[in-house]
Amino acid sequence: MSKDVFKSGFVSIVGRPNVGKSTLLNEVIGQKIAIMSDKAQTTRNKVQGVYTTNDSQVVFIDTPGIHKPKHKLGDFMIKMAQSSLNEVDLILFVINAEEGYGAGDQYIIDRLQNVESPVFLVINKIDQVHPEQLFPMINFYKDKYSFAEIVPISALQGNNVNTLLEQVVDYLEEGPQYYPSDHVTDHPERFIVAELVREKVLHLTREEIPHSVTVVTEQMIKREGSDVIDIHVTVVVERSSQKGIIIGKQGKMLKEVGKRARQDIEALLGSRVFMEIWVKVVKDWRNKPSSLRDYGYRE
Ligand code: GDP
Ligand code: K
Ligand code: MG
Repeated sequence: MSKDVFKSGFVSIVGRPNVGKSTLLNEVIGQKIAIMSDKAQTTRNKVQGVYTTNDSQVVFIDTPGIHKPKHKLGDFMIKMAQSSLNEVDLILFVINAEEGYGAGDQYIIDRLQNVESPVFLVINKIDQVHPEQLFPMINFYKDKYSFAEIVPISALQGNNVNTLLEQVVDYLEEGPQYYPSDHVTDHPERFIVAELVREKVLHLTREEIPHSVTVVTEQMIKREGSDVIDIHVTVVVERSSQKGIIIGKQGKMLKEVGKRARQDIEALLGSRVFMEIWVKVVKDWRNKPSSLRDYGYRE
């Protein structure tokens, strides 16, 4: 391969919830642009991460997990994930080395049948299993689909992620540099700020709360004559009981959410942040097309 050929393309990351898609994207980009948690359906929008070297550029799309829809938000997430399969140059199908084959994997493999682009099987979380466990898994998956490559990695520890990147670039064709080299994501900072707050809520709450929450950044303004950025965000929940849980006893929970989010946001923005968080009840927001639009879940 001659050095003066510049290669580029779009790569979609698909897989069941919690297999580590967002973790992989963050590891590749070297920055926290997609939130991660152990709750399913953490990622709700297409998130793009751009990886650029001297002779290549890969635009990654971290899709919401593919699964059967239960409500309108679910419907929306699945449309995003499926439409992206046919628009990309390569697909990374990520599985969790710790988990057996399930209906969720079959559902995705069914959806890959009509895809013409190469599909890699990425076996993630290999830090959790004995290497010998990988061989039967690889053989099993080889029978299920004709994968272009099978690559075991640990997204969390960064093991083999560089090899994966090299292989991805190998499969891409000559193409333009779509984005400037310092461009790492298409998402506006406001969106990432809201996502980081939502991530903290997911980490600190249990049961019905995680799926009932959405977060909007209302305001993000640099304070005049100082390096402080004033940020106002609203946490939207479906019921007043949930509002109570998120605020917590004497505001303790909300304070903790704010403290943790502020640390990440300061790292992201490289400046000091003063943050105000409001909690608002919007009954049944997940089933209202107008509120879905307001909260950024657009097609
Ligand atoms: P997604 O739903 O597929 O985007 O999954 P996330 O990236 O949100 O990760 C789900 C959980 O798996 C998080 O708790 C991650 O820390 C964890 N995780 C991701 N990759 C790895 C890995 O390589 N090893 C281990 N042990 N955990 C991982
Ligand atoms: K997740
Ligand atoms: Mg995710």
